Amino acid sequence: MSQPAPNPAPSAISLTRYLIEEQRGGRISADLRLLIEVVARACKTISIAVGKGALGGVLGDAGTGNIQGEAQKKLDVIANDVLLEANAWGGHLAGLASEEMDHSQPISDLAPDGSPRGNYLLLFDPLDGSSNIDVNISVGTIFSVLRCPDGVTTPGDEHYLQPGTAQVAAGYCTYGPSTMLVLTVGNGTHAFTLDREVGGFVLTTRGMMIPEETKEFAVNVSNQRYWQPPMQRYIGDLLAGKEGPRGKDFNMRWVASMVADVHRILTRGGIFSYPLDAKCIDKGGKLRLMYEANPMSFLVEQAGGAASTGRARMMEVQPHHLHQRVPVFLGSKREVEAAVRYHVEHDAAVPA
Ligand code: AHM
Ligand code: MG
Repeated sequence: MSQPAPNPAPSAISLTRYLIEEQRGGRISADLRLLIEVVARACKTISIAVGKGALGGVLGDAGTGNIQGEAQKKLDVIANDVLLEANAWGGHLAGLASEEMDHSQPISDLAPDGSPRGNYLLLFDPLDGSSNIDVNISVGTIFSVLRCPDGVTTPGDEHYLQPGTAQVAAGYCTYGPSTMLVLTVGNGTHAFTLDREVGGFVLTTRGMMIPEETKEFAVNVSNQRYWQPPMQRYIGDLLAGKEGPRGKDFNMRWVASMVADVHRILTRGGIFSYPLDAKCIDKGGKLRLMYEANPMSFLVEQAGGAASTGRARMMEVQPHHLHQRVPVFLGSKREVEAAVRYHVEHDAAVPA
């Protein structure tokens, strides 16, 4: 029988050590280091709740809805509360915003009286893909960090409306067979695995790199009849395989948990897309710019990939609403460029 894998060597690089090295290198501030440590600690707590599953009585609906009109799972609410509580008193935030809350919250409304206030804004999707919880499929927490504009002491929703290029950090934690934190502070994308016995995150992949080319795509094909012409043509050409214009066979994977799909793409390449379709056209798309698309785009670009709405670089989109939705194409650079080409060609052929 094979031996169990040994615990990480004492020289293994912990998340704390990685962050201290980034701070010493002048790439992050002490407050940003603290912020990321606090988010990571909250993710460990969420990981424990997710891992208990039915034994913890945490599965099923909460019986409430969020601002998006979506039914909340008990774990959506638990994960949101864990992140709020963890970040309230550290003194590193000016405010936070969540996919599950109607409006952003200035830290002065959350922290105990007299607590210091920091200069960062934290945005998160506490438990993305939560429709997968009850069937024991990977879910995750996604987060994005912005600077609070100068001179603003009590930030409102409008102060969060900064393009993705303004992010100072972004990441996700995936609660799968292992719990992993994937992080960027603008100096590459790195993966940390939770050592459950020790209770800490350990650096397991430094500098994730997405292959430029791929033969794998991720999309919910059941929406095909609602797609717009450029998307119809693009996926049609992928499905045509070797005999089609792309000249190669493609494979398809769709977990329906963005964190799990993006983690696969960061690990072995691929393209993830949630395009505009007739069902979500009024909302502008399905996925949220501030809580999902921007942080994932930052991680993907830092790993050598690309991220687009199909018509513009994702991180250059100027947000006009905290809960704004967008079409998403991200992953292997050449394949994202190909998807964009289908949109450009379509737009050029259609009279304005
Ligand atoms: P959520 O934030 O309400 O969980 O929705 C986002 C999720 C993504 O994780 C995933 O890519 C997508 O919705 C799945 O959509 P679909 O159910 O259409 O397959
Ligand atoms: Mg989500």
